[in-house]
Amino acid sequence: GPVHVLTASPSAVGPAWGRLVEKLADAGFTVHKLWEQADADTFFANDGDQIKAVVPGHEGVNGEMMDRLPNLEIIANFGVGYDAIDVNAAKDRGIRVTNTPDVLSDDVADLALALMLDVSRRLTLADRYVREGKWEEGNFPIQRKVSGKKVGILGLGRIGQAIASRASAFHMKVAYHGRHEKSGVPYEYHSSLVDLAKACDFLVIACPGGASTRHLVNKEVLEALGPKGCLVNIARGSVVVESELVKALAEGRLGSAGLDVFEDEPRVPEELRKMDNVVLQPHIGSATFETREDMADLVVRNLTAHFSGKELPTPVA
Ligand code: 8YV
Repeated sequence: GPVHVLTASPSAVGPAWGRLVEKLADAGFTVHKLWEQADADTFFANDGDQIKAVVPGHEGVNGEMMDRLPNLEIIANFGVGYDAIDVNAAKDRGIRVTNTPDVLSDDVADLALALMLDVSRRLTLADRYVREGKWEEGNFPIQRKVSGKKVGILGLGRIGQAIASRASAFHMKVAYHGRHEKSGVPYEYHSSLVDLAKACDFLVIACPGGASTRHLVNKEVLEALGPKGCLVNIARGSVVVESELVKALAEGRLGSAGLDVFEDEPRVPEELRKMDNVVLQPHIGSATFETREDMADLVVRNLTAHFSGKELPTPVA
């Protein structure tokens, strides 16, 4: 019979979900939509044992949910970041986990550059200025240059490298920090994140979320970035101590920020929403039609491979 797949909250991924559900159905899977269930507990009790696969978004899957799905074989994450999936709990239960790397790197890197440009050239603010009729009253204030500046990247993985090559095209100097120096990359390595923050104009977070990177960007790092520095985060809110970020911006110890991700999404601190030196985005790094199609295809390829006994295209290490 058909393999039953449970898809989770649509709010986490937006309009691509319809296509994902279609693609799963086209591939022969029977799709259950968790958000359409009147009562999740009743669903788990009545149908939990049918489910062999889960496709979560960034709301993830914990051990408790795995236990309510006793025949679960695979969690195919719709996204590259799988910090919300308890991978150890999955491993203990013999459940495979896959993600969607590479296909979204371009989009996320594009957004990182867009945030650097928007914060510095104040595009969002200038747009509001024109719309509100303020141009007729006087010229928009002078801005800050992007080309030629120095960008520090926290996490030079696939997305970090895509950001680095774009920044290079803007004639920016690129440096990075990560646990290890990478061989064969032309960028300056800093073994200390504080030193990297001190040395650069923009600090861009491009590392995975989860316990190993939690609160890496703390008060000291923000202070090192300084009153002219700009923090860009397209990774996970958990990497930053958000309360310290808010304070540093409010007190002028940090210059500006461009943020696509937050500690408690979709809630964004009220203070941030009032700041003109901050550009805020609703976690849309990979949210293009093209990329969401590719992500959905990769989810389906992983599931199809698993249920036909083939090697998984993109298993999580
Ligand atoms: C998605 C993401 O919005 O890939 C990731 O890690 O954060 C985004 O691409 C998310 O995973 C979908 O829920």
